[in-house]
Amino acid sequence: MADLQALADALIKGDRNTVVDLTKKALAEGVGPKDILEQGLIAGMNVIGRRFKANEVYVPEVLIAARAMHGGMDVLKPELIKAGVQPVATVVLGTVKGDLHDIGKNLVGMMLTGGGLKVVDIGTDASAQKFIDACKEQKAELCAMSALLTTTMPQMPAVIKALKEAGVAVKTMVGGAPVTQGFADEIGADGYAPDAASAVDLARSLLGVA
Ligand code: B12
Repeated sequence: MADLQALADALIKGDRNTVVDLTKKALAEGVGPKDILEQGLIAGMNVIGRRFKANEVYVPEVLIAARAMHGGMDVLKPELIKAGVQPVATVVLGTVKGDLHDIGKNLVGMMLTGGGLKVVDIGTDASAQKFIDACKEQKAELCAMSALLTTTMPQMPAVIKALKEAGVAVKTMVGGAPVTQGFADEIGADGYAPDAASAVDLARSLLGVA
């Protein structure tokens, strides 16, 4: 009998091989891909998110859990497509122009993927035009920007302004070590989160999904 709790536990431990095996086993036993995703993979990633927020685990554990999550997702993806399971929304994520820091952005991307969102990562040093093009092409609902330098923070309001001018109706969220709620309010971003786990809660609340 498929044990989705064991799958979640293996993900929390970052045990990629077991995650892959248990995902295959659950599918072979006829468990629906959506249940495996939600009650196994996402459930495990949520625990990692909560522990990361509480400083009970750190960046390496999150990266290892995310690698295990990717292992399970690779097995599930074709089945999810066949079953017509759609991600709840699409997020375009990038580090703003002039900024090459991507560790925090990547963590945010992994946690958002773990939270059931489709993440389109446009990389680092991303210009306003690159954000606009990606949001349009992907029909994104959310545009997420990361900045680690005080000198690149001003790119965030520039992207928000450019999105508005281009008539791209997306919610915007910002983050990165020097970014604060006050700054987000000042530049008219729809949301700010201090870490990757909170970014998932923020994204879901901005998108109005439970
Ligand atoms: C690693 C690092 C580098 C690496 C980056 C490698 C990489 N692939 O990312 C390298 C060596 C390339 C680098 C280069 C530089 N760096 Co540097 N770097 C760092 C360092 C040590 C760690 C950053 C990091 O990865 N933290 C870990 C992650 C997990 O945390 P995080 O990024 O904050 O992300 C979390 C949250 O902020 C949030 N988050 C992040 N993005 C987003 C986005 C959204 C939408 C949301 C909601 C949340 C969110 O969630 C994340 C996970 O919880 C910091 C110092 C520090 N301790 O922060 C300096 C630091 C950021 N760098 C600094 C500087 C000055 C530079 C350089 C200019 C140095 C130089 N003279 O060349 C260059 C700039 C290059 C460029 N153009 O970008 C300064 C910035 C000072 C400032 N206030 O502007 C810092 C603070 C170091 C310092 N004390 O001086 N750096």
